This record gives sequence, C-alpha cells and structure tokens, in this order.
Amino acid sequence: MVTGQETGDVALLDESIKRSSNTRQRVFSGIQPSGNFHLGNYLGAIRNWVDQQAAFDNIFCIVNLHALSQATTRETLRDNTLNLANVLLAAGLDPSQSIIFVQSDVREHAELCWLLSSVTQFGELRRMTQFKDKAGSKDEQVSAALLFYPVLQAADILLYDTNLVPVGEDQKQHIELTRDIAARFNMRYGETFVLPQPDIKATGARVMSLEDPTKKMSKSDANPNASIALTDDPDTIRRKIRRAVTDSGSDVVAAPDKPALTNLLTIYSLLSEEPISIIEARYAGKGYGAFKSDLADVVVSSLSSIQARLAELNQHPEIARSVLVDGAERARARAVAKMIQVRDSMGLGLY
Ligand code: AQP
Repeated sequence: MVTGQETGDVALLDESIKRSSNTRQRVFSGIQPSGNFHLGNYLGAIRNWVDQQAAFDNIFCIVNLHALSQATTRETLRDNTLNLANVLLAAGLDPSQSIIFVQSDVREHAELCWLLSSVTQFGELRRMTQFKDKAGSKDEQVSAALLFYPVLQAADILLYDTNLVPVGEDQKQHIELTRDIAARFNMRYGETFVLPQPDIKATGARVMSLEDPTKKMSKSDANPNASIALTDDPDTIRRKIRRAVTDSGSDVVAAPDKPALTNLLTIYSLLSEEPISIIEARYAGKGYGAFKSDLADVVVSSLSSIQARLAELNQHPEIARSVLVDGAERARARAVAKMIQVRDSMGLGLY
C-alpha cells in the first residue's frame, strides 16, 4: 500500500536539495476545502508541510477553485474554507514561516490556467487517473472543471517558480503533467517556468480506506467509516478502528497480501514514530483486537493536541481570516510579477 520504493528517490533528492542549496528552495502545495479532512490528508501532506516548513520558502494554498470541480454550495464552500484554514493552523503551519492563502484571492491562478491550457493536450487530461476515477461512467455529465483540474494545478505550482511540491502519492501524475506543460511552454516561448519536483515521502503517501484497503482514504468517500476525520471524537475513532476491515488470518504483519494490516500498521508507525518491525514484534501472537485497541489510543492521543488548538481557533475566526488576508497579499505580489514575465513571453500586451 505504501509506495516507498517509487518515492524514495524523491525523498533523497529533497535531502540533497536542502543540503546543497544556500538559498531556500520554494515549496508550493494545495489542499481542497472539499469536506472532512482526514488522516490521509494529514499523514500524506499537512504533517510533512509542517515538519519541513523551517527549511523551505513555503506557499500553502487552500484551493477553493479546485473544489468547484464538484458540485457544492456557497455556504459549504465558505465554511469548508475557513475550517481548513483553522485545521492548517491547528496542525502547526506557521504564518511567519509559510504563506497561507486562498486560491481565489489571487486571480492570476485562473488567468495562468487559461494560458497553460493552450499548451496542454486534451488527451493528456482525459487520461489522468483522478479524472477517470472521479468521472467514472458519467464522463459526459461531470463538470469541464474536473477535466481542467490538472491545468489549474499546474498554474498554481508554476506561478510561484516552485521547486518542490509535497503531496500524497495520488498527485504524482498531476505533478508529472505539470512538468510536461512547463517544458512544452518553455520550448515554445523560451525559458519561463521552473520545472518542479514532487516531494512524496516513502511512507504515508497513500493512506488507504478503512473499509476497503485497495482504495485511498478520501474526503469524497460516501462512507464515513472509511476514513478518520481530523475532527472525529475519541469514541468515533475507536469505533471506526474497531470495525476497520482486516485480512484473513490473525497475525499483525505488513505484507503485500495483507493490505489492510499494512495500512493500519503504517498509520500506527507514522503516528508513534516507531518502525513497523517493532510494532509487529510487540503484537506477535496477540491477535487483531489488542493491536486495534492500542492503535485507537495512538490515533486519539496524536490528534488530541490538534483538536484542542482547533477548538480554540474555531472560537476566534478572526485569526484565520487575518492570516488569509496577509497571505493573499504576499502571494499576489509574487504572482503579479510572474504573470508580467509570462504575458511578455507569450506576446500578450503590446505596451
Ligand atoms: N489517502 C491519502 N493518503 C495520503 N495522502 C493523501 N492526500 C489525499 N488523500 C490521501 C493528499 O492530501 C493533499 C490534499 O488533497 P486534496 O484535498 O487536494 O484532494 P485529494 O487528493 O483529492 O484528497 P481527497 O481526500 O481524496 O479529497 P477529495 O475526495 O475531495 O478528492 C494532497 O497532497 C493529497 O495527495
């Protein structure tokens, strides 16, 4: 379930970039305000952003324009946006080290999306796994925004001369497309964009559904028992872990033919910061019940400090609002400067 081999090279690259550079590398990543943020978002993305924010020049974006690719309402989008800002702050993003802003506050994202669509092939978009998964058999009815999602994502990233994009494994294909779009643009119009690298960690990059370990944990999963929300209370967390599917047999081991146990052990290992082998040894011969009960304790205690900070931030929405206003101003200054260069490269504007 965890794609360590595929992603180890990028983690090494990440280390070498940090060591060899005198100036801090630019990090950009985004998250959609599209629902209940879960352990997958936390372990695959947010926690990594927090852990490495001191080492990089960071921009983190609440991508509300992306969230429009699925049907939503004004109230839902507004609530989710503020809630996500609070989650990011509660998880430890620090506005003094990272720009945190809302995508629609910087209009250059939408403008660059259109310009990049001119160097993106329709076939590339139609072949994206995320589009195929989300469109399913209804690809005639889904929004065109769902198809265009990766072009907007490329715009988000390229607008800020991003070096590294810390994401979960599901986004790898989109970052590869971003690189192709940037390279094609540079070839046609001259060197304009930095080619970004995905920063995908060796573990936690694909946390799986608790109900079906062949599917990733996802906000849009209709089954609430499939994921652990960052806001779930201790009883809910314990119940979800107790009923999480397991593999045949009773050994607590990670193995290719034990996707459910591998997923649960990975969650335990990432949150407790213990190697999987130590955890396997601890539960040898003890069966799934004892393991699941302790895993629930680990999850509850890991989330408790975030939840306490979140409760405080929810009482004071003005804190997040002020962070977002300030973040938008700082992001906009960079985006406006970049778009002057992009427009000039493309021959737009004669003045
Ligand atoms: N299951 C996961 N395991 C590890 N990382 C994950 N991410 C998402 N799911 C997992 C990472 O979280 C970041 C933010 O994701 P997003 O909100 O932009 O959208 P997503 O990837 O489409 O996530 P969801 O939860 O599945 O949302 P919906 O259902 O709304 O599409 C990204 O870095 C992502 O890799």
